[in-house]
Amino acid sequence: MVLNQLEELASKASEELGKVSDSKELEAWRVRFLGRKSNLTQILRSLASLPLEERRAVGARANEIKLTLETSLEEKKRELEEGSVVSLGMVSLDVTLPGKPFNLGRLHLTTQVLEEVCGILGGMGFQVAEGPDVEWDYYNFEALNMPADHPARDMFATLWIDYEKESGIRPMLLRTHTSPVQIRVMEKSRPPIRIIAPGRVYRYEATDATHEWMFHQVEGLAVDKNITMADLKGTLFEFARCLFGKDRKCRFRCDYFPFVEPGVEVAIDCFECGGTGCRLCGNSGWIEILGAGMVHPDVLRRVNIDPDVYSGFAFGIGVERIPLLRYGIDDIRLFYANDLRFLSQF
Ligand code: 2NL
Repeated sequence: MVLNQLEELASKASEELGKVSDSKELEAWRVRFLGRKSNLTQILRSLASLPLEERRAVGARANEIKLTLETSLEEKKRELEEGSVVSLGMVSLDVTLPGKPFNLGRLHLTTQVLEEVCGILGGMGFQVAEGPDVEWDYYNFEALNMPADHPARDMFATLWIDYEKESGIRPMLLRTHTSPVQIRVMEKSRPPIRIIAPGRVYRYEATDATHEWMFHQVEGLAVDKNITMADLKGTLFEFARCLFGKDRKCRFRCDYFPFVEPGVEVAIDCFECGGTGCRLCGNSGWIEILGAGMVHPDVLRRVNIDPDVYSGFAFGIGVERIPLLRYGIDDIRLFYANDLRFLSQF
């Protein structure tokens, strides 16, 4: 009789425990099935009044059930504290296990600056043009006013591609600037032209803190009727201020590049010391940031653009130089050493 009551109680308790979903409900369950006023406790208390035979049987079973319920209670409590153990069919997934750290990748510093530079110039109406890294001697030198044996070729220490002299193949090289991309565009299209050519360039150079054999350049070119030095100055002045701050001053001085006439070198007043002189600007107050000029008439003529009708300006900027200056990085070799301790700072 009492035993039946016990079995009913036990199955009711475990059924009810299955429905418990938070600690408040669990406490109510505990009070109901294990509390001082619970049926189980009352049965245990009244054992003494039972006949000896029944007392043994009932006592044993009641204690057994009590223990089972207490164990279930603890289990349920732990389950609730640990959060959710989600069951997905046969597989149970413990969503409370610590996760694996998720390392975000990032763009290489060079890519970030390339995108920034192209973003500024793109906003002014320049379109991106691309070309091969392995170039013909013609596009890298000849079309840019540097025929074979021209002394100005020495300005661009060149990595040549090996080839059989007798094969009839024209000499090839790793482009030393991205100007050949612009020559290719001028060959194929007519003014007005406004393009930028970003990309890798190569030099036959021993590497040190300030030299790499591979680096990046963005060159720009505008060809149209009535393009003047004033357009070049206005464009580069605005570009420098977008890149290095709106209060920058610009200095244009004469320089020589075989493919422009006149050629200029552009400097900004030092953003570190404001022009008074410091380590960054080599105590001069000025920092050279790019080279530029009016496209040489012979360069235009060679791509069938009449220099008596059209004129153009061009410029070239070294990409790595920008973050080198901006962050005071003292060794260009850090860019391509693939050391994440360096790269992940940007
Ligand atoms: C520098 C100087 C320069 C150019 C690049 C150019 C391209 C064509 C025609 C004429 Cl297709 N000029 N590019 C002109 C002047 C300077 O770069 O020191 N860059 C880092």
